[in-house]
Amino acid sequence: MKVAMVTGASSGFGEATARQLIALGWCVIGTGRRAERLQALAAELGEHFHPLVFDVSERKACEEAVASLPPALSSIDLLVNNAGLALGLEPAHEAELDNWQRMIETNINGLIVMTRLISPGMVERGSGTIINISSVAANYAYPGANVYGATKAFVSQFSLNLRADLHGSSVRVTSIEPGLCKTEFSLVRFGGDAKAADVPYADTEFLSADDVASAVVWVAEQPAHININRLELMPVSQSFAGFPIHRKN
Ligand code: NDP
Ligand code: 8X3
Repeated sequence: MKVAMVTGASSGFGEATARQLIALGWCVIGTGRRAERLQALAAELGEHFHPLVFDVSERKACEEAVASLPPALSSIDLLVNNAGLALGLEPAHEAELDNWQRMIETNINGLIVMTRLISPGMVERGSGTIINISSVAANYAYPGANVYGATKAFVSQFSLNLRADLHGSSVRVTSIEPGLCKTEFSLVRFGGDAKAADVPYADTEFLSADDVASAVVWVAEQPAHININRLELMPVSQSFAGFPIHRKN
């Protein structure tokens, strides 16, 4: 049975990905900080879902969590680096430095630590897939995205650089770059303010967590000789802003 580790499986894309992978016969190690969420998923999804509770932003916790895996789960075929968050939408000169720090620690530090821990086994076995969840915010600027978008640009570029390093190893690397999708993402971004969190989704059609999970699963299930380098998806309702020009009058 193939083993996947999905970070951030306690909600959103990660949870949907865990569900889809299990339905296709994978065994999934689902990670997150909220133990009760992961336990509830384990109770629902059965023996093929293994909860692993730790904070990806704490290097020691990542190391201990990976070291705690039983032999049957320690050869990971698929790593989905999905855990991440945006905090705030203020312009850079008004943003909370603590929020910036937390985004960097989670979206960048967490992702590189998990990659560094899991990739050597893949290289040794000569097979494996790493899927990093980036964002359209990596590719296009928008007001208030400042550090969040920059962390995702890191994720996209790190994915390409990782692929360059893994050339010849048969290990695959993909950056998935989704646009507007309704999960708990916005609630987290706005500090639990449900009214503010609903604004991006008002009167429009957005991606579902299942849409993104389907992209993850599609990438993972490609024949072994195909590497999807990057995959950007948006709802049809979303596209690109022009360059705003500030006029003198
Ligand atoms: P959710 O808030 O629904 O899920 C985020 C997941 O990440 C949760 O399971 C959460 O688990 C986990 N997580 C966050 N911080 C940590 C941490 N420090 N340690 C461990 N786990 C953590 O949002 P999404 O599903 O939307 O987000 C998933 C990824 O997709 C993120 O990287 C996000 O940036 C990205 N993304 C989201 C888009 C969207 O519009 N929704 C679009 C493009 C990209 P817990 O709280 O239990 O720790
Ligand atoms: C999440 C999508 O557009 O809110 O990465 O930045 S967006």
